[in-house]
Amino acid sequence: MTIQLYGFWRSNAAFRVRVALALKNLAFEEIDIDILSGRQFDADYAEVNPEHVVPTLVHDGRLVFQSLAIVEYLDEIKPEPRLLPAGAAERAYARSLAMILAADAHPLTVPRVRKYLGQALDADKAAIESWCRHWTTEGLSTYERLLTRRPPAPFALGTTPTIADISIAGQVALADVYRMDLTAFPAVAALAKRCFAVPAFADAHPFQQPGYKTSGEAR
Ligand SMILES: N[C@@H](CCC(=O)N[C@@H](CS)C(=O)NCC(=O)O)C(=O)O
Repeated sequence: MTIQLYGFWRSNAAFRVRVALALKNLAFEEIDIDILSGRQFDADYAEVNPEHVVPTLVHDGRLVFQSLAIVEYLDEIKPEPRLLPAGAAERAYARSLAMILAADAHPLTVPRVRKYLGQALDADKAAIESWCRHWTTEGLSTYERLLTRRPPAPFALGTTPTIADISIAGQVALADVYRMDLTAFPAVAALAKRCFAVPAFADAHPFQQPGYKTSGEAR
């Protein structure tokens, strides 16, 4: 089987797929699409992903889009270790936790939204950063309330990481990109620490990607 991942060091959605691939021990080649320079609109990539976003997974020539759909696809082609728990209620809870990041918090901070804020609404760099930190804080706060109500044991749904942990760690990776402090979110911080102790998570972090080191954002 051959797997390619179109991604980018800073892409939170690509992070989710990178972790899933690594947890499942699936080898892949990552192809960088620099979404900050507008490479997602190049004709060759538009052929691959007509939405002009990363990630896109290519599995034996088949294209799969949308990070959560990709994670579920990987769970079906290689069921172990399970990234979606058994049982309808647990699976629904795992998906709910995943969508807090993927459907609610993260989409408000992607480049096309930041670009629109700047170009159409005249927001300056500081206002755009503040917007991104606000929506990232909303995601962290929701996760903190949920993890307090149902404490991780030791991962969000039990003994092994699932799509829920990938998403909570992804929310923290987003906070890292915006240089945010997690002191107000102790349950999230503790779970993220547990996740990032696992190489599949640690190696997928934006700051561990080769593109980060050459991005000019490395500090
Ligand atoms: N819901 C999509 C999000 C895809 C997305 O917005 N990706 C961002 C990077 S994290 C992107 O490529 N943005 C390009 C842009 O906004 O122009 C997923 O989970 O895959």
